[in-house]
Amino acid sequence: MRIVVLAGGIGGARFLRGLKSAAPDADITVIGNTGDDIHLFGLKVCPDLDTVMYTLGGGIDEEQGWGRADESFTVKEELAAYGVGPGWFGLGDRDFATHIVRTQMISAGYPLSAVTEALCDRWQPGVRLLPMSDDRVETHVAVTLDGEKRVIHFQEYWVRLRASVDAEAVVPVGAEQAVPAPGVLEALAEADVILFPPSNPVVSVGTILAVPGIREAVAAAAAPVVGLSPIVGGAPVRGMADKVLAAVGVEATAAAVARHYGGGLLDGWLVDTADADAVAEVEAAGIACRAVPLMMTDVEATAAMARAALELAEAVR
Ligand code: FO1
Repeated sequence: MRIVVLAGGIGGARFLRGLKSAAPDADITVIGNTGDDIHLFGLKVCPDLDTVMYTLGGGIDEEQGWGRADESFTVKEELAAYGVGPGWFGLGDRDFATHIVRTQMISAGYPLSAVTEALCDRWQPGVRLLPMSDDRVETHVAVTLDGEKRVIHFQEYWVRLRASVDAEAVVPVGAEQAVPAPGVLEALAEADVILFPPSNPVVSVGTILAVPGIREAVAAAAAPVVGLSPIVGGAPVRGMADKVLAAVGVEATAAAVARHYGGGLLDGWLVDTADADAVAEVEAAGIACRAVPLMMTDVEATAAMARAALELAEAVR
């Protein structure tokens, strides 16, 4: 079975670990969000691609959900000693090697998709990891700081500000000019199932869908499209999805996110048992809906969610 997953960072990566356990014989292609990418110290950092690669490859810092396990920060400390910032983004020594290899290969002319394939040769994530595009897309957030309107990089909003101020707009800069990476449209066309994991619907799945051609390919795909709500009981399970949902005028509820994706895209939607009362509302939007436990407390719980998503896909096929 060919499964395609549009994945962001931590939530997407954790879901993929459960999906691999639930469907060990499936061919899984991950279309990874690159809107979180940031250029620091002359290096290209791809947080969501790295989180998927490290999580499935066994190198992730489990508690954080990002960065490497057994990390040290000597290079970061030395940079700070030179007064070279920013200091708010925690790049570890082991992680730096990934960004050095990536930047070196890009400087040599390799596209991001080829670089990602090369990095995955080491990590063997057990899925095919494709960036959504080889073109540069970087999400920026419009905010008001000290009475002044500013547009800042998503990572500054997310990590330095901890999303403590309202996001007035979320802009995937470069998305209009971006082209889907090689293999992305083909994977969607050939998929047996397409899944939207519990990733951020605005800055992760939303950014992937903002690359011209990808939303259309998902909508046109023969495969059933099933999503899992990242919102449980009116709040995001992790991260600050509610902040960016507000920026696009979407209420932080399981049903509102389903309607945000729309019946034109989604065939099925899983909500947590805490949101069982949302099932009728989602079904009224033309999207088949079931309430199952959606807390990814461990691989087995996540595998059960993945099985429920695959079962719903068969039910709507
Ligand atoms: N998230 C944080 O909350 N604090 C950090 O210092 C931080 C550093 C970091 C370094 C590399 C990397 O790949 C991810 C990192 N993240 C950090 C997570 C990152 O902001 C998020 O994983 C995604 O951008 C959102 O999914």
